[in-house]
Amino acid sequence: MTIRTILTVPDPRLRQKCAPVAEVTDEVRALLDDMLETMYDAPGIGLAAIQIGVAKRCLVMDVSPSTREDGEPPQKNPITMVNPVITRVSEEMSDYEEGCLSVPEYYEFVERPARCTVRYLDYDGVEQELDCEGMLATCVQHEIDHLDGGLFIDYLSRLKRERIVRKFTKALKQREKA
Ligand code: GNR
Ligand code: NI
Repeated sequence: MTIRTILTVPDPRLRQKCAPVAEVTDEVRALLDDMLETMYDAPGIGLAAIQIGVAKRCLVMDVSPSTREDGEPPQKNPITMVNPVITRVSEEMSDYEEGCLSVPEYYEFVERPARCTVRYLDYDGVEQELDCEGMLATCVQHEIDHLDGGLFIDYLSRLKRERIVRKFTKALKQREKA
């Protein structure tokens, strides 16, 4: 397993539409393993393949608490999804403060359906359906947006979005000069 580099805005690859996976092979499982390792290392609660430069419809998540009050090692709950599709969303919406490993250190509230159902292929290539609520519902919608080139900043006003992208573009140019 390998910790991979996470792409950040304004990298144009983050705006790509990702291709469906034909079959969950060992190669796809190796990608999912790398994604999990990269996500835990970051640390983050989710990661889409395009964030490490792979334009495939794969995502990983773990929304379980990362620390425990009694100091015991926390339980890991990795979820991997291949070709995920949202099949149902609730009318009820919820507002969560979101962040993104591809837009580091920026947080803003986004409103999304409070619950959703997702159909996908699991690590073994078996079709599954999962009802999501709370943080998991927000996270899976955030990750599926990535598969179509979407970012959570797309839900903000144009002014806010352009301000963020400009800041990251400036920082990138500074780094390139150095
Ligand atoms: O680590 C992450 N935290 C997070 C918090 C609120 C809503 C969504 C997320 S996903 C994010 C990791 C990431 O960028 N996934 O694409
Ligand atoms: Ni993200």
